[in-house]
Amino acid sequence: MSHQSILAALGLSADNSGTYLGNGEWSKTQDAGVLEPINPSTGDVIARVHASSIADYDTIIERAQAAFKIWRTTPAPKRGEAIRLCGDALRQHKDALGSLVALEMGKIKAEGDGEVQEMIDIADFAVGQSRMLYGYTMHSERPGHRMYEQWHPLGLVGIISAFNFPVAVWAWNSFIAAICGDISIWKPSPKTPLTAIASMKICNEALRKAGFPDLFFLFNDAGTQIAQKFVDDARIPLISFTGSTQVGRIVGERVAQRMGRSLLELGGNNAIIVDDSADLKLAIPAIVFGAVGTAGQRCTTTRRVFVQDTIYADVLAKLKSAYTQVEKRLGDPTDPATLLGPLNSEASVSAFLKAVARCKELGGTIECGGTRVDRPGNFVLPTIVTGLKNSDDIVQHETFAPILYVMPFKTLPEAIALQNGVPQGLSSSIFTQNVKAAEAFLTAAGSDCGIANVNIGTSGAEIGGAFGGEKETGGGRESGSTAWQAYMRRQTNTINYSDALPLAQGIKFDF
Ligand code: UN1
Repeated sequence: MSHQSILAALGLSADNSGTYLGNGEWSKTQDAGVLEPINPSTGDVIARVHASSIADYDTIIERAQAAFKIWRTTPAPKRGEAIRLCGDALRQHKDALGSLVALEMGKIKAEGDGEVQEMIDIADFAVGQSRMLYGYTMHSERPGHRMYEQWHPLGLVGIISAFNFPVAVWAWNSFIAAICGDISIWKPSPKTPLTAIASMKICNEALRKAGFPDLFFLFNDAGTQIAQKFVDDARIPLISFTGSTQVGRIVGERVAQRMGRSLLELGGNNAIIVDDSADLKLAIPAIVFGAVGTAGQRCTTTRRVFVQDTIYADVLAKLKSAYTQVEKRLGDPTDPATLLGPLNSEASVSAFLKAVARCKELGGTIECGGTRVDRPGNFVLPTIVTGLKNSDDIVQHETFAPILYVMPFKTLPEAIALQNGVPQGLSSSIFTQNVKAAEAFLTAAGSDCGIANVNIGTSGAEIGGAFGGEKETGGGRESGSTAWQAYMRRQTNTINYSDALPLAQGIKFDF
C-alpha cells in the first residue's frame, strides 16, 4: 500500500483535525498550532494535524459529562455490545491501521498489525468482562443485615499515551473504561496523532451507526498547555498515563494534589537471566526479539541480560551472530521483509548516540552496532555492550533504543539481586530448565517486577494478564485480570432488614 492509499483507506487527508468533539463532529480550529508527524524512515512530514484549542477542550469535557449521564446507567452487557462493534470495525481495518502504525511510529508492519490485534483482543476481553464486574457479598456481624459491594462507573477517564504503542494502549484503557461505564478522553503523543485520529474514526463511526453515545473523545496539544489543564482537571477522576518516569512523576504528583487517581505505566529496565541449564534455542531468539523488536522502544524491551559465567562466551557469540542477521533486515518498516525499523525521532537517535558514548567513557566494549546508519531516517544499528557493571549509571537508566547490556553472573541469588537492582520494575524473565531456579525466581524473594516470566522473553505480553510494574514503573495495571477495577468506584452497602438497630463492634448507645 502506498502512503497515500493508507491515509485514504482510513479517512485521513493531507490536512486533518486533531479534535473529536462528539456528535460526529471534528473541530474546525485552525489557530491552535499544527502537528506535523514525521515518517521516521525518511524524515518527511506525513500529513498535517490541527491541534485543539482550549475552547475545544471545554466542549469535549461538557459533552463527555453529558454522555456519562447516559452511559453510567446503560447495562454493562449492553456497553459490552458497543465495544464488540469497535472490535469488529478494527478487524476490518487491521491491515490499513497496522500499516499506518508502521508508517508513523516506525515499527515494522508485523508489529503494527500485532498492535491492532491487541486492540481487537482487548475488545473481545472487554465484551466478556462486561458481564463480570463482580463484587463480593460479605457476611455482616449483625443479625438481619446484609453486606455487599458494588462497582460503579467512575466518570471521565483521561488517557495520555506514548508514541511507542500509539493505538493499543488507548484501547487497553478506553475499551475497559467503556464497559465500566466511563467516557474517555484521549491525548495521544504529538509524534503519532494520525494513528489516533484513524482509531477514533474507526471506533466512533461504528458506535454512531449503532446509535451509541460518544464514548471516546480526542484532543491534540501543540504544546503542553491543554495537557496540563487536563492533568489538573478535577472533572476527570482518573488519568491514565503511559510515558517516561520523568513525566509520569509530574503527572502523578499533580493528579494527587487534587486527590484524583492516576494509573502510571512508566519506564522499564527489563532483564533476562540465562542460567547454565537454559535451552539456548529458546533464549537467544527471545533476547534478540526482546532487545531489537520495535527497535528497542517498548517499555518491556530487554535491556539487560545476565548470563551464567560458564556459558557467557557462548551466549555472547550466539547473540552477536544473530544481530548480524537482523542488521541485514534493517529498512523500511512498511516492507514486510524488514525486521528492524528506525527509531521514532531524531531526538531518540541523539539519546542513543549519547548512551553509546557514555558506555565507552565507562570502559564498556561495543560488541556490535553503536552507530547511526548512513541513510535517510532515524536508523541505528542494534547494539550489544559488555564490560559494564549493573550499577553503572547508563545501565541503571532506560535509553529508549536497541542497546543491550550483557553481564556475567555466578549464582542465582546474585543474578536475582542484579535483576532487581535498578529503580524500575516492569518485566523480567529467566531461561532455565531447572525447576528450583524457575520457582525461586517467581517467589516473594525472587523478581520484584510486575511481570516475571520463565522461558519466554520480557516483551510481548498478552492482554489477558494485568500489565504494569513496580517502583519507578509507577505501579499501575492495565488490560486483563482485575485491572478493570481501576476504572470504577467501589461502594460497600449494608442493608438492615431486621426490626432492631444493632451497632457494629457491639457498641451500645442507649438514650
Ligand atoms: C509498552 O511498551 O508501552 O508487552 C507496552 C508488550 C506489549 C505492550 C508493551 N504487549 O511488549
